[in-house]
Amino acid sequence: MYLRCIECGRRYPMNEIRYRCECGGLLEVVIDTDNVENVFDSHNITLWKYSSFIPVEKKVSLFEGGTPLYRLRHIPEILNMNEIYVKNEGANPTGSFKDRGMTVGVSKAIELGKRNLICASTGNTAASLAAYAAASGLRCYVLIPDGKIALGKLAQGMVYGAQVVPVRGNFDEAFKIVQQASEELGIYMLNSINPFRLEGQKTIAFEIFDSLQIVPDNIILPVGNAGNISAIWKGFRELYEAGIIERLPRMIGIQAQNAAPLARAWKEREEYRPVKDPETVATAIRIGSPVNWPKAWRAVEESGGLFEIVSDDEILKAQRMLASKEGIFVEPASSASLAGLLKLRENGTVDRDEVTVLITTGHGLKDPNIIIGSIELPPPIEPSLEAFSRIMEGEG
Ligand code: AN7
Repeated sequence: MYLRCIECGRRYPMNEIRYRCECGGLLEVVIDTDNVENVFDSHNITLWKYSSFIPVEKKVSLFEGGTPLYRLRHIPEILNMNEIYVKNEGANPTGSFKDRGMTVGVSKAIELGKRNLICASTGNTAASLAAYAAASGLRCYVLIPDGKIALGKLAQGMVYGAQVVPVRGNFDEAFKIVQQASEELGIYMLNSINPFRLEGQKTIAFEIFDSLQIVPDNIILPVGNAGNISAIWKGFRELYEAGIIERLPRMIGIQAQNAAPLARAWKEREEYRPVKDPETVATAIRIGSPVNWPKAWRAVEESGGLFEIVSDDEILKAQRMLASKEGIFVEPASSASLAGLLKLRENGTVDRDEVTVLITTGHGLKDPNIIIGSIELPPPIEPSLEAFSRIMEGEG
């Protein structure tokens, strides 16, 4: 392989730093096509790879799943740990893990002949349902808490053509309307109380095992309506029951300080009680009455796991850390998992040698305002090299 001028054909070695040919022509890389590998076998990797575990036939897919599992490079040293992985669900088609649930849930709706779909949402479920409804040519209504959803998610719902209905109230109040509408108006509901949603989301467990070829010690993830933690646990249990794996991970659910009904009950050994006015910067998990709490509680109990609480401040610090140390930009709800691990390392709950997987549930660009609102953009410079040199000198 070498660099070649598109005008005069002159060649340069690959490691010469050069942007143009001596004659001024543009350069291109010439690949040795006699030695490439024919990998063009029409195989796309999606979660439908595991269709024998999925109780629905694929009717609509936007190529969800197959998300990257990163081994972290710099944060393990800060935490004095060996192996930390991030399963980055922001890499799904609409930017969150919800797509796994929707490809299955909306396929079920199509199978049932439903034409009208509905959900309440803190944003990501709405964006995802809107996309899958559009792809299937179905109508969908998404009820969102007015003023409390991240900008990117709102934009997605609108552009995919959903009937976006802002509700003067929080997620829990919007969800009540949705439950009534699905019972009384015959609209098919795609919140995670719909068990078929979780059948898609459980494939996160399959992919983690598929990538690592071992079962990690800990799975750490944010908990809102508590569907995902229940789904991932179900996935690992099924692998165990099928004799594919021989041990199970601990499920660790993280909630935000003022939206922590499950974590509070767990830590204080009290009975579960909903929170009336949940509040957190992580609007995705601003939920006071998680509908799947009994499933989530069992997942944590059976797996020997736990629930933990983190503050908004810890969430935002972890978001910065993951982006600036690892190059992974996630939304605040997602960085709750790293914030949780930081806390559990500090109090000795997680040991140095435990293999830990953090689930980052949504892309950072979902909620750009969180970042833009907290930084000051540097003033512009004059368009000259001189002005730029002063910037480099200033950084010394
Ligand atoms: C980024 O979109 O509930 O515990 O309505 O968007 O399964 O609810 C979103 C939840 C974590 C919590 N991370 O998952 C909705 C919604 C992100 C999320 C969660 C959500 P669950």
